[in-house]
Amino acid sequence: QAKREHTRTGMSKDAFQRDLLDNLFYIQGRFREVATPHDLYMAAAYTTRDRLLARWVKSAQTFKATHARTVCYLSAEYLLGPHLASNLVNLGITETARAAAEELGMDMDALIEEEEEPGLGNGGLGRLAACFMESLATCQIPAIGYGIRYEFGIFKQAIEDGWQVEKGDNWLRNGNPWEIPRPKISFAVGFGGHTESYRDERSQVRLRWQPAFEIRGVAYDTPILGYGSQNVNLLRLWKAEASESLDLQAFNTGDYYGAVHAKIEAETLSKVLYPNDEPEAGKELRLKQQYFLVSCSMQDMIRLHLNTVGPLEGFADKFTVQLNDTHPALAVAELMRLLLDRHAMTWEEAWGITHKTFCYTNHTLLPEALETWPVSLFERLLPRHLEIIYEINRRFLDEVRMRFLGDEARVRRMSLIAEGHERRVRMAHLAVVGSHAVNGVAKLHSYLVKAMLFKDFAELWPERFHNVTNGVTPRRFVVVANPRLAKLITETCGQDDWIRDLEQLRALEPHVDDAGLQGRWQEVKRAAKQDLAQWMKQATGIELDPESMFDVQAKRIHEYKRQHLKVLHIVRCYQRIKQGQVQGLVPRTFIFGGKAAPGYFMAKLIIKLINAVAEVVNNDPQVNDWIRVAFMPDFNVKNGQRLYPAAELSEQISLAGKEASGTGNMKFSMNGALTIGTLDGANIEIREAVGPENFFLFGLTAEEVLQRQMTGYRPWEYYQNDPELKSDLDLINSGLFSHGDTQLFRPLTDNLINHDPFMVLADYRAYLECQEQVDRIYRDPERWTRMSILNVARIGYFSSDRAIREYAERIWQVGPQPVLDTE
Ligand code: 26Q
Repeated sequence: QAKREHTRTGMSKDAFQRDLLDNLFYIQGRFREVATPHDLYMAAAYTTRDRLLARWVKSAQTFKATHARTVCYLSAEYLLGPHLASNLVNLGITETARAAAEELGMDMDALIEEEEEPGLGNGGLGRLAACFMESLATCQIPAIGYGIRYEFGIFKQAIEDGWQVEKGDNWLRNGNPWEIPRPKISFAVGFGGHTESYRDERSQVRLRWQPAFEIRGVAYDTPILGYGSQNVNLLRLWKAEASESLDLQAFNTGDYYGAVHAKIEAETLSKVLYPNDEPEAGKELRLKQQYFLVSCSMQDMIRLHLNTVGPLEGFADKFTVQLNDTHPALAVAELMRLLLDRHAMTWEEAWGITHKTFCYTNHTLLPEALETWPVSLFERLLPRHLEIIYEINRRFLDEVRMRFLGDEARVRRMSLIAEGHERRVRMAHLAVVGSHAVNGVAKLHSYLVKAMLFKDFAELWPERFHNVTNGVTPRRFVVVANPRLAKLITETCGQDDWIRDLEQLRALEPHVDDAGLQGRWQEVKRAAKQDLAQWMKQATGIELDPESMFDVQAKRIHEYKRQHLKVLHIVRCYQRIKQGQVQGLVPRTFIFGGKAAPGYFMAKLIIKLINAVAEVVNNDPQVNDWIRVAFMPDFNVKNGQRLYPAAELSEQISLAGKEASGTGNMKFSMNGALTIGTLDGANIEIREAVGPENFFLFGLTAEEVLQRQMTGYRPWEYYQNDPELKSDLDLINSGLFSHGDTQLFRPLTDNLINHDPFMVLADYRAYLECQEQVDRIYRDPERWTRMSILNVARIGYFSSDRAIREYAERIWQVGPQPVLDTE
């Protein structure tokens, strides 16, 4: 009989096994013989959660007792990925749980497969928030992540007839064992109405907001565990519900239908994640979502402060709030409102606190991706916030005028309000003015943020601007995704400390020429390629050849990321093979993954083009021994974990100056892929870290891009002067890939030839030449493997632990608060 080790939280195999069966019975109401794989997954999830909660309680007690300074991460998106496997790794019980399950005749990998991931984000920004939450706990920094509990996350992508089709992501359908509802932690959020002045008890004239209606936000908490630490942090997501007062009113007036309708209306607020990674004009519901997130979160922080510390003067010492892009920038105005209107502070007191509280991370330079909202919408939805923003702006512009006498052009450029045909609030300006630290997400990006995007602000407040290069968590993206590689690294290094201190991967470097290691390294990659081939076969019917080079581009589909440049390369390979020019060519499998925003026509056409080329290439026996093309449907965190380990070549080919950082580049490299890339985003730093000789570089620099744009870029000259380029584009228009339809891809090719805003044609030739270099080196497996090992050995800097330590020291001024492993 198992020793009755702490009921529900014992860490031994026997305890895990006993609790698994208990949970299967008491939570799922099932017993072993009739349990479905999903029942078993749920039981395993609850058994794991019980062990998390034991630690969570200790963390909460520690933070309360020590009055720890707390980081509040505010993000409209968290792209978490499946919890089970990663929580087992971070609890250090992967093998224990596996053995416990096995004895019961269950396959842990099959249970892990059952989990449907919470896709509460679009891409890089949401995934970064998830990596940061995990690293905050690993680095023992007390933190709360605040977000929205979308009922529908990012759509599921199906491919039908080569086109993207969106399917709803009803991820809560079967219940969510990882969250704990907190019905008592809930706040009212107002909308609309008007502001009015009144006299307070000291006869002071004050302002207050009388909203037209209110919605309630209810907290749902998910514990986030660190690796190799006892610390557990909190991800608190808000769900929108109808407020009781509104219910009552409507029922009392006998308007039953109206009351129910209002309830449904209120709940639409957190119903669905906007699937665009750019703002869309005038989407009122999106602004409501942002304010809902911000208001619940700031009210919660104030509640916590009053409960633990007391009066709010010290608010900025207790909390530091990181704004993940401008999506939560309204928090600046909301905190001002709460301090002014609810807590009766003066403007100077409130502003002092607000400004000390916030920090802002910018994730884009693209002008179309910068958020602005019509003043008219603010007037209607958030009249009090508009007044506050006007007052912030008035005082701010006074400061600008003092510093730069007579420079009214500068004042107009810097204003929080863009004047024009329609006046708009500039959210990025609100975020910069309301924060004491602003950062970009890679060196080049942070430089461009200072030199271009916020040049005027950097002249006024140079000390405010920082760089923190992004990172990713090696727990999920190596240990969970690629256990074979993790094992090989641990054996080679003689210990597994690298998992919490990624710089220790350098211990691989002395072994780089070891033939034994090289052989095992190749075997690990080979096995991952086989796994992916097997998955791809059952998911798409496409057969991949694990003998060929796996060349992968996986990320959101965007013109600036230039998936169509990759397609031109494939078309060139196709034509060369057809013409018998195969000398030096290496067999390759081109794999794409990524979602297009549902309203982004050009991105959807690129998906269709990839699949159209795939159909021709894969079915032509003259060609398909050399190259094949596969589009992995529904690229998400779970599917990414299948892709990164199998990739040999990582495509990071955005136009220089456009990709703020990229984080997929880091995930691929950590798994031993070599990168072909431009001098963009974090590629530049990855290349420096792994050594330029271990990186395939091509393309214009950001500076050259700017120069070309100034002197006039004429893509048709490339089309006219490069016969291979012309013939590739012409082949796409010939109808060969579109069952004779010569018009289908016209919007794409016409755009390239006549406008080409992302300079695909300018970089085409350099890209092809660089790909020939890739082939040359791939033909020397020993050399390739050596480069692959060096990539991994030198990638330690790109751990999100390092990024979090930089934020902690340079931006947040917080230190670790270890939670002790006490009884
Ligand atoms: C804004 C307003 C209205 C609707 C949607 C949005 C919106 C939503 C998502 C705007 C942008 C996003 C996502 C942006 C994003 O993922 N940016 C990426 O952030 C990564 C992490 O820093 C970087 O690595 C990438 O370079 C950057 O593109």
